[in-house]
Amino acid sequence: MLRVRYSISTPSMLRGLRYYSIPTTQKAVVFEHARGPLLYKDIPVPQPRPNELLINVKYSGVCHLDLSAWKGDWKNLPTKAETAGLLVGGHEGAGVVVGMGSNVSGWEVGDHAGVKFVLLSCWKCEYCYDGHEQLCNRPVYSGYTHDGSFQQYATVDAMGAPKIPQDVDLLRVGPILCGGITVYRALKTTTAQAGDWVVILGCSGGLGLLAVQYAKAMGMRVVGIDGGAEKGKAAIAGGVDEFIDFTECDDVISRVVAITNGGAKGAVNVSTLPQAIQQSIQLVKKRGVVVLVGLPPDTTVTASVLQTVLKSVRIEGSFVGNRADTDEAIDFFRRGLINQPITMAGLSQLPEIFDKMSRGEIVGRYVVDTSK
Ligand code: 8ID
Ligand code: ZN
Repeated sequence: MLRVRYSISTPSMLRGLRYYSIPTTQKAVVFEHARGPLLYKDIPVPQPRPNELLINVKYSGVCHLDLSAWKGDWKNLPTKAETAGLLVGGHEGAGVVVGMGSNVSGWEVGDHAGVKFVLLSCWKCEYCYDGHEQLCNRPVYSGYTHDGSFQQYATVDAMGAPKIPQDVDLLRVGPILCGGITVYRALKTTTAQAGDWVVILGCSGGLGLLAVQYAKAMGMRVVGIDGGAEKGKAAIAGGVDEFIDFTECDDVISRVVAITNGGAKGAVNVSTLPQAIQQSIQLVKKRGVVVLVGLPPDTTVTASVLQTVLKSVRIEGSFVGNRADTDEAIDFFRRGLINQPITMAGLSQLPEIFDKMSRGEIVGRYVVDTSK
């Protein structure tokens, strides 16, 4: 049942009652099956269930994972389009709480909240129990198994939703809620310390430029790898210590080994091509950690057992982050340490953004305004 509350405790100067009139229909981008037409159309505003918030999504980042969801890249993980015939994508949403279900506590209408990929965890399985709720055995994924942030009003589980401080820029924070959390956790997983070298493969894409900036904010030295002059310019502006253009460099591995004097402490792969993943394993020094983040479809990793053992290398996957990673990642952003290039567009332009993303032409992140 929908309960619309008003708040008398907003931190803004304009303390007082807040009301939101909620329409019955809204604009959204929907698709009915993998690679089906992306339709910009009116759909009903969803009703929050007892545990859910209703968020008026103002802005949403566009992640490569949204493209993979639309393409149906992960065959054994069907989306809601496949199971229910319709999906609204999107999982980097930022907006205002305008309503909530009857069991919600700790939230007020007018709070700022985010829509992130892992929307609902069961809080009971062994992974939820020990602080790895992003790996929950019964998860619900925004923009994948639940309608996401490519609409003006979205429902999210109140327990898992990130609260966004009122002084944080809603327009720019969306990409932090998937890209930022993910790379921040991946960098922690490398165990690199301040002063250590890390390599970011795919350093000028959406996750890549965030990874560069989180790594610098954490005191690491960064080798960024990506392809093309424009990506090089963005990586250097983003703060890499060294940039390698993989379209021009004949021997990326030797170059990284030379720069880092024997190999990096960590390599984080956020690229979407299998070759880069293979390469990442050879870029770390003894006891180095390779963290796989990018998700090219149907890809396997082959590592030399001898090299892995003799170098005592660790190869680890990393999937988004838990609530602590989320709050910490938002706090880095709030303190002005993360400043990723953002290109604005209207929600109705999503098909063109997906086209550009497929061709690898996007530098940084696209953010869509859901009102356009
Ligand atoms: O939790 C997770 N593990 C998680 C969360 C969010 C996203 C994983 N992802 C996955 C996405 O599904 C996607 O597979 O991370 C990957 C990167 O997402 P993105 O940053 O949103 O994609 P992008 O903006 O298209 O950037 C990819 C970059 O990789 C470069 C491209 O030029 C682009 O800048 N790249 C490629 I393609 N091949 C490369 C290579 N061989 C490369 N860079 C270096 N070497
Ligand atoms: Zn994402």
